[in-house]
Amino acid sequence: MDSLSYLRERMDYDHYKKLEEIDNDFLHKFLAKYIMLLNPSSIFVCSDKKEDEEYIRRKALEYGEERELRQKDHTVHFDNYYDQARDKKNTKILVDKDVSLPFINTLEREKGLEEIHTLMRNIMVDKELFICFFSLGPKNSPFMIPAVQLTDSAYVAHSEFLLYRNAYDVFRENGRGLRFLRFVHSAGELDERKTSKNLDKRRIFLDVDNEIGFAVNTQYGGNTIGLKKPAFRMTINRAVKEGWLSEHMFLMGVHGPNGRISYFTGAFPSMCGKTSTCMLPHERLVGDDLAFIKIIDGEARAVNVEIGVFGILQGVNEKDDPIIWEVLHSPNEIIFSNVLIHDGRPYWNDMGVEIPERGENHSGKWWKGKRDAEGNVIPPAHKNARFTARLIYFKNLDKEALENPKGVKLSGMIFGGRDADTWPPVCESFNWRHGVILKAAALESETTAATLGKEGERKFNLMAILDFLSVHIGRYIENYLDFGNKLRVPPRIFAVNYFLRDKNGVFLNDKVDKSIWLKWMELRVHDDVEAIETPIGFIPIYDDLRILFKEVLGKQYSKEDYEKQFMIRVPELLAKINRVRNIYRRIDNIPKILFEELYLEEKRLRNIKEKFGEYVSPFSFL
Ligand code: SPV
Ligand code: MN
Repeated sequence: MDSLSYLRERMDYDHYKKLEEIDNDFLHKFLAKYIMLLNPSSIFVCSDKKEDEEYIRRKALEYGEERELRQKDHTVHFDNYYDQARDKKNTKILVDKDVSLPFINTLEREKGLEEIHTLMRNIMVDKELFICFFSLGPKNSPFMIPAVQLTDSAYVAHSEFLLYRNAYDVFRENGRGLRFLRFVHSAGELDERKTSKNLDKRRIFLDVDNEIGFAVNTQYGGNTIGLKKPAFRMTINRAVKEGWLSEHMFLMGVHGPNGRISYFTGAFPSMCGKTSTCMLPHERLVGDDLAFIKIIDGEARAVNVEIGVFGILQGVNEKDDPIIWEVLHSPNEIIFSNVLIHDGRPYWNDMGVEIPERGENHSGKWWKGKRDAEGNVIPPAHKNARFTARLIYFKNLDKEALENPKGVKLSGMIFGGRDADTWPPVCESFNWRHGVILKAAALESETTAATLGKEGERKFNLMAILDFLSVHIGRYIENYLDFGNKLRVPPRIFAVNYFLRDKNGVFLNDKVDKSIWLKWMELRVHDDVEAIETPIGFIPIYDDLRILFKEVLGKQYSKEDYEKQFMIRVPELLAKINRVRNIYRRIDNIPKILFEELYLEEKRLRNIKEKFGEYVSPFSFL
C-alpha cells in the first residue's frame, strides 16, 4: 500500500486532507512508517489555525498533563520526580559503524534505531498522536529550517506552540522538495500523576545525519521538545557542513549613546546568567537560548531560532527580574513546570515572597521537611523548575529584530561561565582567532542543576555547547575560525564572569554589575573607549567603569573594587591553559592554531609574572 492510502486509512478525513495537501512524498512515507510503528488510537494533524492550537491546549488539560491555575491561561505541568532535567547519559548521537567522536555519547545507528523502534512499537495504542509543523528561525528567510513533530504529549505540542513559529503553511505551500527536520516523541506509559513512568527505558537518540530525533519515556522539555535541544544537534551539524554557526546563545540589543543599538550574542552554560543578561530591563531582548548566525553581504547576522522562552524560575524575583516577573504575573499563556502549587498559585525557590509550607510539587503532595526516597529534603520547587512563555509578552522585546528575515548585524559575541577564581568580570579578545580559542574554545564552568548529576564541579564546556555537540570538536572549532575569516569585520569576542569570588568565597560583584560590562562592551565595539592591554586581552580602564557605574546604576565604584576584580591572576590563568591544552592534546584533528594561541597566551602570562609577580594589578599595565 502506498503511504497516502495508509494515512487515509489511519485517520479522519479532515486530518488526512491536511497531509494530502502537502506535496512531499518523503513526509508521507515518514509519517506512514511511524504511525504504523507507534500505532496510536487517534491522530490529530495541526494546521496553523488557532482552533487547532486550542485543541492541543484543551487536550493537555483533558489528559491531565497540565492543570489550570488560578490565573487565566496559566497552567502547571509536572515531570516525574526523576525526570527533571536533560538526561545526558541516555542521550546518544547515532553514527555509522566504528565512528567515535570525542565528548559525544554515540551509538551505532543500526543498533540505536533498533532499540528505539523496539521501545516505541505500539507505544501509543491507547493514545492520541499529534502531528505538528513548525519552523526554526523566521519564516521566508535564509535562516528558516522547517520541522515536523510527532508526539503523544499534548504538553510537548503545547510548549512548541509557545516556542516556535507555526509552519504548516510552509509545508503546504512549498512542500515539494522541502528539506525538514523530523522528531518522534512518546512520553510512554504514564503514572497516576500523568508523568512518564518507565524512566529506566528513557532514551533520546539523535540521528543527526538523517535529521531525525527520537525521545521516549520522558517528558522533560529539554529531552522532548524536538525543535529545541534535539534539533540543535542537527543544526550544529548542518552549520558546520554549510559554513555558518548554530549556537547555544542569547541574542540581545544593547543601548549605546545617541540612540544607538548594538547586538550581541551570549553563550553561557545553563544557569550561569544567560537569561538574566538578555532580560535586563533597559536593554532589548531578542532571544534567550539559541541563535543562528550567517554571513549576509559580508556581515555576521543573527536571528533567534525561537519565539518563546523555556526559562529557569529559581531566583526570579520582582526586584532583580522585573520583566520576567511581570510576564509571570499577567494574564499571558504560560506553562509552569515543576513548581510548588498552593491554592492555585505557583511558587518557586528564592522568589522573594513567603513560600507556603505545603502544597503540590514535582514530588506529589508536599510539606516542608518532606524527604525523598534517598533521604534528601525536597525543596518547594525543583531547582530546574521552568516557565514556558511567548516572547511577545516581554516588555523589552525587540520585535523588529525578532522578525527581521535578515536578522540583525552582530557586533559582539560574549562567552561566560561559572568561575570562582580565574577570569576577570569582562575582557575583550585581541582578535577573532584569539577570542575563538581563548574565550570560547577554552570556556570552563562549574556544573549546575540543569543536568542530572553532581553540581559545582569545574568542567570544560567550549562555547557552552558541549552537551549538544554533534560533530567532531576539531571540525566545530575550524568552522568557527573559517567563519571569521569570511567576514569583512568579524564581531568582537568578549569573555565575562559573574561569579568571581575572593579568598573567603565572597562574590566580588553584585548581580546588577552585568549591565556595566554590557555597556562597556557596547562602547568597545565602536571604539568609543580605550582599554588596557593585558596578556589575556583588553580590560576596561578604571575611569570608564567609574562613569558607567555612576550613570547606569548610580553607584560609586571604588578603585579597590576595580583592582580586586580585574587583578590578572597569573597562576590560575596558567593552570587553566594547562588544563585546556591537556584536554585538546588528547584529541586528533584539532586545528594547530588552537595550540599556537594557547602557547602565545602562556608566554605573555609568563612574561608579566617575571615583571610584576603572580597577581598583577590592572594599574600595573598603564
Ligand atoms: C538548557 O539547559 O540549556 C536549557 C533548557 O535551555 S533545556 O531545554 O533543558 O536544554
Ligand atoms: Mn539552553
